[in-house]
Amino acid sequence: MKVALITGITGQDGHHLTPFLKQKGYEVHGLISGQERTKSAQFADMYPYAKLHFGDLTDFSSLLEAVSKVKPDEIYNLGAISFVGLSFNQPELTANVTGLGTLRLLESVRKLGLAQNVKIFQASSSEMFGKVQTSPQSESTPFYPRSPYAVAKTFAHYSCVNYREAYGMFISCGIMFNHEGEHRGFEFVTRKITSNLVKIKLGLIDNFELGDLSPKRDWGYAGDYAEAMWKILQHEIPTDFVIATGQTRSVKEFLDRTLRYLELDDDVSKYVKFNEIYLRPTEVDLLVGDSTKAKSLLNWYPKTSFDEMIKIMVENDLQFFSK
Ligand code: GDR
Repeated sequence: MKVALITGITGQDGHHLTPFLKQKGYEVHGLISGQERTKSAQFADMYPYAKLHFGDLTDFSSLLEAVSKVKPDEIYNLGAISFVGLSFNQPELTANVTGLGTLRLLESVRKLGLAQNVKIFQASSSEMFGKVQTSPQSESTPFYPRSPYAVAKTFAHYSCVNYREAYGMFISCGIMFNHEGEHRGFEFVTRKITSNLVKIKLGLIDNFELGDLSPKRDWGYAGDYAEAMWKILQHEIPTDFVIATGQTRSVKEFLDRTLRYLELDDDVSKYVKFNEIYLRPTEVDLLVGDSTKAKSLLNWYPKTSFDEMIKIMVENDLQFFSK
């Protein structure tokens, strides 16, 4: 039986990857931080077969202990401070968790003498393209990070590339474009929109606040992206892949589609107020990915359409807030 260790297992992607790997016959282990007891307890209830270990990307000895105890065949590094907005307020913490945390994980594998035994997946981010230099963005597009989060992810990405080249480690990075779904945190714009419009539909609130509605993102469904992570590690050669749908839409378009699905008035200004606190000091205006490499080498295709994804999220929030 193959053994997988997932950092950040209680986050959105952990919710998709854990059952996916279980169904593939893996023994699934995950790192949980001692401070997030409620989240960890909920996760343990949902996936009782997952074996959870205390550990933190900021704590090298805890990583050493977890990796030596679990002896994973595959590590999925999904742990990060992942909210771009927050990274402007806590840049040092973001660099420590998202950037140095990845380096600590790589070092823990190496120091344990497991460099040739473990395959590592790194969740790199489309945010690394930032102020995009060309469109669509592929594996060869230069990076131009626009937030402390993106800078930290770029450091982590290049650390992975360097360890792959320096020590011959099997490390592959998935440059993951935005991916959303029923497990998305409420602070991210898609879930903020679906949850608040559902509350409006149910008569629980009248309106809510957003920042800039013009940025465009390449939004896919997180379940499809979990499959991509696994496929990336099953490829015979360690390398990097862009994982994206190839379609881009603005925040406003996401709002419009959700309003339509819920059969609310199509006048956004009735429900959404602008608040500048949601503006970022530097914004990423446009992302659209070219995942030709993943399609041809991994036979990976996004299966869930934009409208299907909105339906999944809205139906989930309708159930959640009707309780
Ligand atoms: P993003 O996701 O920064 O793309 O990173 P997010 O949903 O936070 O923002 C998307 C866009 O929406 C604009 N926006 C708002 N965003 C939030 N969160 N709240 C608001 O009120 C709001 N109003 C407008 C943002 O400015 C932005 O342009 C996500 C994360 O999952 C990262 O971890 C991941 O690496 C990338 O996707 C790929």
